[in-house]
Amino acid sequence: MFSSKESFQKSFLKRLEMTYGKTFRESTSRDQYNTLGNMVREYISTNWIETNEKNRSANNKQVYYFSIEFLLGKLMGQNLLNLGIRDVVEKGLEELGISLSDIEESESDAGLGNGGLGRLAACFLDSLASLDLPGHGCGIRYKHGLFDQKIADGYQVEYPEQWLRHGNVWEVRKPDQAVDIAFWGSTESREVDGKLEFKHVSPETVVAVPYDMPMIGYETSTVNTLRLWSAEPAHHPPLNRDLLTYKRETEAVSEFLYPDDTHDEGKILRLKQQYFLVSASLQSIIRSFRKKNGSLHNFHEMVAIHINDTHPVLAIPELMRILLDEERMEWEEAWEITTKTISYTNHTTLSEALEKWPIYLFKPLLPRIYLIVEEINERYCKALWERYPGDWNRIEQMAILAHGLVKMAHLAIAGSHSVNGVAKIHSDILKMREMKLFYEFEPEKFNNKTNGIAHRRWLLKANPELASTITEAIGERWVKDPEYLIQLKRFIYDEGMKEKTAKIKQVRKELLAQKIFEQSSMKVDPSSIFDVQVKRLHAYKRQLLNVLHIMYLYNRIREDSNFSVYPRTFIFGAKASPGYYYAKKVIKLINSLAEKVNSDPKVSKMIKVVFMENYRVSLAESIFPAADVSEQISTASKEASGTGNMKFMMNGALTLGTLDGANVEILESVGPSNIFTFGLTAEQVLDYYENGGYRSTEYYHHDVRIRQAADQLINGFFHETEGEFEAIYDSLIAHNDQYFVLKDFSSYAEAQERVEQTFINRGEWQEKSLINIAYSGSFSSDRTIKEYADGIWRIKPI
Ligand code: B1H
Repeated sequence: MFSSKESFQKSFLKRLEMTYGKTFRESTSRDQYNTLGNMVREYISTNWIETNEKNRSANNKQVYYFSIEFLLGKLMGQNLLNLGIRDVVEKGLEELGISLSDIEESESDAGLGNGGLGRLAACFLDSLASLDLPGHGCGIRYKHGLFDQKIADGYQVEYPEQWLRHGNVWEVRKPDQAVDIAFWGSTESREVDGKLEFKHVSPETVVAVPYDMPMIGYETSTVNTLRLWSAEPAHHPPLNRDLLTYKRETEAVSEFLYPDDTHDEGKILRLKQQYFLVSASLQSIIRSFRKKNGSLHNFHEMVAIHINDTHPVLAIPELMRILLDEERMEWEEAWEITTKTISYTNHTTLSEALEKWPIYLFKPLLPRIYLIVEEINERYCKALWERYPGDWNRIEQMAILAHGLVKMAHLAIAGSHSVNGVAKIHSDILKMREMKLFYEFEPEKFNNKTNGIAHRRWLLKANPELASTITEAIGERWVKDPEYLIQLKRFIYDEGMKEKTAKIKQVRKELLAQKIFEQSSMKVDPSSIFDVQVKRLHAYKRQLLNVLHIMYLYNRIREDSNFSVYPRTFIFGAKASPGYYYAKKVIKLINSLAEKVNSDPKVSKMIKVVFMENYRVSLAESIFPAADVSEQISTASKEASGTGNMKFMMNGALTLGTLDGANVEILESVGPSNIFTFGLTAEQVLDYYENGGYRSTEYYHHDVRIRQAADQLINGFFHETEGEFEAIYDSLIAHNDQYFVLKDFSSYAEAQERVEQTFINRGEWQEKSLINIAYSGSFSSDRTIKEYADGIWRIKPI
């Protein structure tokens, strides 16, 4: 059906008419989208079945990636590209007068994630399938993904996201594979042959129904599975319960994605979601494992389970429960299988993101799981006692249960064979500081796996013009083997190449300028420097540093008629967690500043400020290719890795960044002359936290640029309601600037001047840009996934 343009057109039209009972002329672009999606799904169905068959029959170990978030974005374009049928489809549709990009546009983003953590999971699925590795995702089919953001009067307003409103062509509901998840109730035990047996009595059941989505590899027959679970009420609802309440409460489990990035939301519903995900996934993995193997004694040799942060950490006690209560194994054997099966990635050292559940919430909701956690804790503390006799203090700090709390990270470390951070510096901080005691106890568990991104989405698909220019120069090998991009180094001084890539960037900037105009009727100059900061809004990411610097430029331009800067467009995109007061104020501040800057004739000739609404995967795909400058300015030690930094680099933007997360490795790759670094080092920041010695008011008093901008937050400069930005001002002054914004200001401003000087020298900039692209291959998630596959999961290609 995709073998030629003609055969595609024929099947497409026939199917469109059959499905919708309309003629082609009457069909909407959504009808056309669904028709195409169904064709693609049918086209890959043989490969999907075959991949599953191979996995079942061959004795090949499988990995399951457990994640509370999968930020997939749109799938049509990538699927067509991976299947190698994009051109046929595009041309076939074109002749019918339909543009493929319109059809792609009509797809909703699958926004089942907050930011980097969820997007990483999606990139990993792309790489797993493209490398023919037997790896599958397990997640939750949230009815509503991350909220849609609108900006009203400069403020963020949230709307429920509705990605399923028009259905989802990529999913297949599998009601026959549903499993029951037990909450509440109590446990009973009795002794059988000298052994305690546990029973979970009168639980409340939620039914988990799987929806499978194909994860299609690039130019390969491998089609892996992302299994998303949806919560439904049981057919026989509990007696003595109001039916409607029961229905509402069960469905609530998979209703919403929690919109908190790196912030712990201690709500019972969230804990329910976490157990729902792991219990459903484990039950289904074990059901098919039993069918094939009978017993579970070699489970860990055939199955690897990876937990993406601590959110799915209940996989550890849940697997123990199945092995102990259903399989009747001895504790020791069950524990060995569990720890050998499970591996864990930490994604942040921010203390506010460390999950700790009060026992009084945990125990009644998951009574049997709690008993198992208690025993894991007891045995763990005993082992610690044997190793550190008498060192109560250490044992207390490392315990899984302490001070009325279940410490999820401690459970994750104790119950898995591998613990990794997501960039070198982050893994070092885990070993040397955050998880020091655990590292001393079991150093062999700890390792690093620097994050990566799906280069086939973020370069091949998002920037097709750049991709084909690269292919023309070095051949297409880089698509399957991204480190081959290094061959571009031969073209750094090639004038033709420099010109071509500069032209491509220019075109993408013009397209983005158009989008900005459509969104906000604002005209930006595509020949200005596009200086971009897109990521979640968080104090540690320091959008405020960027803002204060723009305020300084504004003041300087207004006051000093000899002062001028090269034209620049500062572009922001960010969602704030709805309950995060400070973050929402920063969004308002960016918009108030945009208003000030853009409406001032003298200033707006040189600089403009744009806040792009509703930042999400599909918008990101039009932003990265259009960026000149990549703002990666988190307080050193705070950003575990960052992955936007890699997407910018791969699209030829130059990084302006602190020595934080993967910026450090970007610096190591491209060398100091091809990146703009500034600010405190992680070491210095951590020393300040430990020993004190920073006083933000000194910087306020001694730097007029800072004082003027800071004062403008509270002196009516913005003409906003009184006190509008007081919290931001207070964060800097009264609360002593926990993220060193003022401390790093001057070094940031200098780095910005270096950016400008370099940009003015167009040829030099273009060379640096090419160097960044050339070295970006090692930041592909193909590299990352190979490291996980070899070093942690021990899995081999199908
Ligand atoms: C990252 C999170 C996160 N780290 C809690 N931690 C969440 C924590 O809903 N929650 O409760 C959601 C997300 N996300 C990010 O992970 C890091 O900040 C980035 O630096 C990193 O690149 C990314 C992927 O490793």
